[in-house]
Amino acid sequence: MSSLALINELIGLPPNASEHGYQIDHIIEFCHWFMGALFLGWSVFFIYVLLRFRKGKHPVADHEGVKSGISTHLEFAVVLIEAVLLVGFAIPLWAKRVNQFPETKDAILVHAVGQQFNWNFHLPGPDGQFGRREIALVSNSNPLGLDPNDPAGKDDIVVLGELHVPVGRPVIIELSSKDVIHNFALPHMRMAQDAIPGQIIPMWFKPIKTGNYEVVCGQLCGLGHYGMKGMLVVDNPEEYQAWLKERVELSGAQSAPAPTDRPPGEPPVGPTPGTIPPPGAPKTENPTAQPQDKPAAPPASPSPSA
Ligand SMILES: [Cu+2]
Repeated sequence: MSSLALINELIGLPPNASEHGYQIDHIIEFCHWFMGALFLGWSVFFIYVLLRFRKGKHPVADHEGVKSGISTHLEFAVVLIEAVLLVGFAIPLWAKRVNQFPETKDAILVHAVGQQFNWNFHLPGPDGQFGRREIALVSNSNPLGLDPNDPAGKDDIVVLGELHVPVGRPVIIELSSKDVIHNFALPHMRMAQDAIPGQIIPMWFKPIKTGNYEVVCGQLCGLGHYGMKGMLVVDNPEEYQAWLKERVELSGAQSAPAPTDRPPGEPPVGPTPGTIPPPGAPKTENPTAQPQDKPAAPPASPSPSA
């Protein structure tokens, strides 16, 4: 880390643990130095003006004002730098996050469902298919409302609060909420995305360092908001497989034969993320999944009337 980047540490940014995070860090870093320079410049100018135009020296106001064009040029330079930051860096970076999802064949696909005041994670299990969820079926023992009659949901894994992902592979999280608007924020991954009832919103990142990272709720969502935390555990591949196996065993499912192009125990490729139609719309067929006439993951969130 260069000494210029110390400003990120100074403002309390935790160390980055995702592949794209350093780009965001550079922008944050540059913005802070730029704002620092502006602050310094304006402060000096302010003090200069206070002294230069003090009442003792100028008892009568001058109604003509400044004649030189320097201030105009300075203002223009500031606008130009800000425009370059926004159009040249921030927007392309954001567009890459929301438009360029990774190939599904290598990605881990997880559903995250916010509720007051916890994060639920839903994994498809060995068959690679997310079971149907129905808000009317939600209970204390079935926090996501998984349909017990849906065969695709029999092997599904539901975990509360703690999600494991393998290091070095893209993770796609499809977000939704059971009640109010939450925000799935991963400060170490430089990611945050609102979870909105009635919508499924995908987000993705690629963890590059193993470790335990906090998941926090980034929207004030009620009295218990402060305690709405979870844990993202980035494992090495073996630990991840062991965790998956353990979760499959805990949920009492029979392991289906694993597809050859994925590590053992891992679900096959799911639906293409980022192309999820709004709730109620017909789902696109997954070209690589086993031929079944069941549609892919259903909308998970309650309708406003529910
Ligand atoms: Cu929340």
